[in-house]
Amino acid sequence: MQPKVAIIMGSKSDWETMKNASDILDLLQVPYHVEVVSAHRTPDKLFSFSAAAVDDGYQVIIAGAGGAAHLPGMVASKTRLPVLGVPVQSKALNGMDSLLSIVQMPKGIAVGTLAIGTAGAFNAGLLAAQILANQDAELAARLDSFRHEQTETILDNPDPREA
Ligand code: RP5
Repeated sequence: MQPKVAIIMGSKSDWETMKNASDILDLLQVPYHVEVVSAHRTPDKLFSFSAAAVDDGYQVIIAGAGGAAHLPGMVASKTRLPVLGVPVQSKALNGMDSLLSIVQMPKGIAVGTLAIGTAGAFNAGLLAAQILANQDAELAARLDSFRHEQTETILDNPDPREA
């Protein structure tokens, strides 16, 4: 089945962060495609990937990048699909550079920006699933179960001294 979610990232070094998006999509049984697409090192690939994304059957694109993180904004400029941007935590500036590069989109081209690092990547996967669940009742039910189990896990063990 053609995946409706693409997870792209600027470098293989981003995978450690971005695999958190794939983890939650795996849990929710949402198929996805994963690929390195760099705004700076493979600009022509960035254009061709983004321009073909609708025809390729994608409905949501998750784009992670670090440092001068132009990938999500540039992808968004070439497709009308929703783009979820994940600021990868950089070594030099702890991801503040990534965050500001992604979040400060000029008016007219939208990128949904998530938190810096692993939580942002996980939530990007979660949000992608939530978007698809609007048209997929079985996925919506799996999302409801995920949330219910998350809540129950906390309520069942409220003592912070216990693991
Ligand atoms: C960005 O530069 C990538 O998204 C990555 O976060 C960062 C560093 O890339 P590498 O030098 O590790 O390949 O384009």
